[in-house]
Amino acid sequence: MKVKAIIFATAAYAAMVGMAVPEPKNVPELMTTSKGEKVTTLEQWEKIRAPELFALFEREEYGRRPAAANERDRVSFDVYDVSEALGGKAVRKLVRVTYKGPNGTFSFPFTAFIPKTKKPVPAFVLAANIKRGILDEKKGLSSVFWPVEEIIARGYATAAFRFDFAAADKKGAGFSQGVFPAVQPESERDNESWATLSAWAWADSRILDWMETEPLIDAKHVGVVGHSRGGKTAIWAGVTDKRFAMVCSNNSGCSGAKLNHIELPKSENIKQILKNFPYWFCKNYRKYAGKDMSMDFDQHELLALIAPRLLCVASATDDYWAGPRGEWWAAKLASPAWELYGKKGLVADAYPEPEKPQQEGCVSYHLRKGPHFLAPYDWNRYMDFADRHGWRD
Ligand code: GTR
Repeated sequence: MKVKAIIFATAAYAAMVGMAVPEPKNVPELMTTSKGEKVTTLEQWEKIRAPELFALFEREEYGRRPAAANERDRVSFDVYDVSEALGGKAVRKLVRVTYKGPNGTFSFPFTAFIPKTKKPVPAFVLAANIKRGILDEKKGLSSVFWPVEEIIARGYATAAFRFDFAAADKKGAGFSQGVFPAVQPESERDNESWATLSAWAWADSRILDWMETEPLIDAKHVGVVGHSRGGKTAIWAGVTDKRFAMVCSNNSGCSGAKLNHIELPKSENIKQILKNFPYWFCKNYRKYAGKDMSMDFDQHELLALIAPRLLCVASATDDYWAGPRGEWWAAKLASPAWELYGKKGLVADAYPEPEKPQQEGCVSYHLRKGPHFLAPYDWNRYMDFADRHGWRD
């Protein structure tokens, strides 16, 4: 082959590879405040940058939850059924949460499984967003999506609720259903008001409230897990409630763990998510439709608010819609927040091969082979990570 032809072939190959490996572009700087100051100390992070980022995500994306929604003394529990489960390996508790809000009362049920144990165990809370076959309110059915048997066998407790019991997952359902009207009348809502993802995250926190009352659960070691829209929920639950010691974002994609400032044409963008699911977000978010690559904040800055706690971001190879590479990048670009605490974030220089988890630091990333789903493989990586950080010691 002539030299020219070789150069041409190499360039063509590089271009091809370049196209196949998109890189983030013009990513908003995590460690620069809105006033343009560089953040180099933990004090600056905790006093200035983290609070301003939290306020920004509340105002512009997920909405602000009225303070009354978070008041612990408005919440009570009724454990209305206790029985042996899994051939005597666990106790199953059916619990009803009642919230007495300033504008009404709301309640929802959840199911918990606790291994038969003498010492308190760590736990995982799941917002169960797959309706059929996952969770029967009375029977507390296990499934591959929520592999209770494996979770119990590894020494963890777990609780799940049907997320749509907390607020409907339906365009046009409005905000006079679910937990919303107990907190405030719909007429008081504005462009910054909390929306459905925040209501589901609220329910995650109420289960954690209960776990704090349950002597067999070690409430200092509770992870919040969610898949897809549930993953977006888990992230917001972890950001709004610092009692969650671990956040597991499973295939959460657009407006979850996926970075927006990266061109992934097969992956969902903000315009698309807002067209189908406007009610997940506050109204202000609508101004970002079509601005994925030019907006002045991005999801890595949300993930950074989980520091110094544990964060797991998981993708699946065939899940183009969620944008696995964008999820990896957000985890990577969030990592400087952990470094301010003297910890390591995601320890990895490159996007991994499938099923080669990157779990060395306080941010874990794994890429499962297969489609968009929450599989036992994912659960086991979350439990590996918790084990690694001494949750069962
Ligand atoms: C899709 C949505 C995604 C993701 C997914 C899911 O239709 O576009 O953002 O949340 O649903 O929850 O399964």
